[in-house]
Formats: sequence, C-alpha cells, structure tokens
Amino acid sequence: MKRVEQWRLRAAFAARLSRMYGKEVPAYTTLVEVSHEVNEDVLRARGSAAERLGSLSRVTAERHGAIRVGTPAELGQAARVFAALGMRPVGFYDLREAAASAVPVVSTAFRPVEAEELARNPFRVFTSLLTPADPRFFDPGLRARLETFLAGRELFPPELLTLADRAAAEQELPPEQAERFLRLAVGAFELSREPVDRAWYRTLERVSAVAADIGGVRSTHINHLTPRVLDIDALYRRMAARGIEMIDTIQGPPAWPGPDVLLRQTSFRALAEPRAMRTPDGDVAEGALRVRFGEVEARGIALTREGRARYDELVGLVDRRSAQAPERPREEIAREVWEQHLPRTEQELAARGLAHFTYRTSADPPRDGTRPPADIGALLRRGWVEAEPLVYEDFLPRSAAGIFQSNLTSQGTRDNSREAAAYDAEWLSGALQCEVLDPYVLYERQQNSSLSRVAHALGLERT
Ligand code: OOG
Ligand code: NI
Repeated sequence: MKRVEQWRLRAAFAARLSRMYGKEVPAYTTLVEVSHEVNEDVLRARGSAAERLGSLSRVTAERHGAIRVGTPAELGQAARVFAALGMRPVGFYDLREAAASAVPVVSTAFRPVEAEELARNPFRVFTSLLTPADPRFFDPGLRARLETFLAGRELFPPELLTLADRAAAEQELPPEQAERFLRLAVGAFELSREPVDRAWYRTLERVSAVAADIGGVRSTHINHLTPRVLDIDALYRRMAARGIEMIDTIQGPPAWPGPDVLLRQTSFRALAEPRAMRTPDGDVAEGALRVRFGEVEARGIALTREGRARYDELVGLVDRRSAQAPERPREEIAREVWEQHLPRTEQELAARGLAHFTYRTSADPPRDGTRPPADIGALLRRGWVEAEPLVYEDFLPRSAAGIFQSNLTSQGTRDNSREAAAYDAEWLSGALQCEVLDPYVLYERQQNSSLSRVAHALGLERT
C-alpha cells in the first residue's frame, strides 16, 4: 500500500479533529454549516472573484485550531507532532500585554510555510504557552506548585512522538503507522474525562481562567477550531438569527469598501461543558467549566511591514476617536478612518508597498514600442504586469487577546507593580530548539522571487 505523504496526514488530521470537535461541541457543527452556506452564496454572487484569496476547496477545508500548553518541554513535544504534519512555528505573539484581563501566555502558530503546501491544506494551530515565571501573575509559592504539577503530567504519549519524528524525517508514513499516528494525535487533543481537582483549579482561576484551563488539568485539549468564511458580516447575522449568542464585535479590520486585508474574527461565547470535579474530601461531583468556544474568521491580503505599521496607527486613531465619541459605534468610526487613510484598490496597495503580492508578466503587454518602466506601480498601471494577492496566513495579537478576553468569565489578577518576565521570539526559539519564523520574511520571499522572474522576463535590472 502507498505511503501517506505529509500533506495528506495534515489534511486527515484536520478533518478528524473537526469530526471529534463537532461531537464534543455541537454548536461548532452549526458554525461549519453556516460557513459553508455563506461561502456558497458568496461564490454564486461574486463568481470567480470570490476565489481571489483561495479556491473554494481550500477555503472549505480550511481550519485553525488553538491549544494551550504549560511548559517549554510540552511546547517542544507539540512542535514535534506538528512537524510531522509539515507545520512550523511562525510568529511570536505576547498576549500578556495585549489584553486588559489577565492572559499569562505567549504564543506562536504552527503552519505550513510553502505556497504549494498552503494550497494543499493550510491547517494551522495557534499554540499558547503559560508563563509561570512572570511575577505579575504568579507569586513564588504558586509558581513552584504550578511547575511541580506540570512536570508530573504527560500530554503526548511516547509512541505518538516516535511516530511523529519518523513522519518528520521521512516526510511520509506507511499506512498502518499513519493510522496509528492520527489516532494518537487526535486523542491527545480530546477533552479528558479525568476528574478535575476543584480546589487547585479554583486557585489558578483566581489568577487567570486561562492559567486554570492550562495548569489546572492533567491534559491539553483543542480549545476551538475555526472555519474560514468569505463574508464574516453575513455569517455573524445568520448565526445570531439562529439564536447563537455571538460576542459583541468582529475583531480586526472593519467592513469597508476597499480590499479585505489581514484577518477578521468573531466567536460565540464559551459554553458550559460538564466536567467531573474532585472535591477536597476526595469525592467526585458533577461540575461544569466554561472554556471552549467557537470562532470563525475571514482572511484578507497580507500587509507588508509598512502596511502593518499603517494598520496599527489606524487602530490607535480609531481608539482615540472612539474615546472622544463613545456614543458612536466603533465599527462606524473605523470604517471612516480606513476610508480616509488606506488606498481603496489592490493596485494602489501594491504600488505603495503596503500589501504583499506575487507578480507575473501580463498576457497582454503594451505594444506601443515603449520600454517597461522600472517601478512596480507604473508596471501595474500600464499593464505590463499583473498582481496576485498573498493571503494573510497568520494572526493578530489584539484580536487573539480580544477573543481570549471576551470568553473569560473573570478578569483574573495582574500585579502591574512588578516587572514583567522577559519572554520574546528568541526565548521561544530556544525553548522549541528550532527557529520561530518571521512571517514577514516568508511573504517577502514569495513576493521577491516573483519580482525577480518578472524583472528577468522584461529585461529589467531590479534595484
Ligand atoms: C487562542 C486565542 C487566539 C486566534 O484566532 O486569534 C486565537 C486561545 O484561545 O487559546 O486562536
Ligand atoms: Ni482562534
């Protein structure tokens, strides 16, 4: 029988995880159904333009998951499982600073990085690591208890890790081992039935509900699984019409007449799920925890560093104007600000270097005897080249923090009089023993290689 290639393992893993999560959280299935309806409608209404940022088959299968782990060693093991699926750590997100509530984690996202791999299946997992060494959240006594608890648990069975290493090294697995790997991998992210130590869970919850979800139990679990939708405003309305309580807002850029950029996300509120609880006298009682939710997202064009700086400035501007006019909906203010400060067309975004594209020579170049200009804006305007947008494959820290926060039942505590512990991308690379990749470098690489091909074909020296 044929060996199973890495991308097929990734696609199968995403599909099985989706089946498992649908059983655990039935509202997720509704979300997926409504996403499919919306995508079909958008395709019908907009035709092939609907597929400008990914084919319908890619978008329909597309998911991101989120998991949370407690120690660098656990993170390293998660990285091995994802490496088996052709997914590498990309980007560093510090959520400790991004939220008003206490979210003591730093994060990265595991995802495929090559264009062909993304087109085959773009499955990604937003992965957060608890920060017990940050004294703003944990005092030395609690930190020590937490670290001892975490050191005593096993999230990933050794057999899974051995199979994962083999899949990563050989970039495929024989069919029986592929089956075993998938079964163990999905199992590692199921919600455990093991009773939760109630007193310990509550102790951590006083610091942060996220800390309790990570360090209060002896396993990890998929926290949400997010389908991609082509019109998130339509999806939001339809979910609400079905009686599912959504969070108040869509995070990220506003709805506006220009091109979709970066990432817009929204979610339904975390649901109470029955969980067995061990009480201090050793009894097991029925309890409930509210940690898992359903999220949905719409993806737009990746911005360049410059474009992102502009985006961040606009977010700041929207914040200030909203503070001055609290009676006006934030969305409305945001749309106004965007219309004033961002170009309305893909071509202008490209010409001003604000967003990433791949370029190719036009099938119908000018035939008036002129030489192609050297400048990308002029090449586009005069019809020498065409631009294909690069879809944003990553996350936004403020939206991530917003999603975390809107699903927390308590604020938790953060003692800002203490100095933050230093966790950064370099520290995370060290913990993972592999480089956390810079998303901008990945987009730039794709864009630049297409530009070199164009320059060569048109006989231009690139400067
Ligand atoms: C992760 C929240 C962030 C996103 O899409 O921004 C996230 C979590 O809840 O663990 O998934
Ligand atoms: Ni998410």
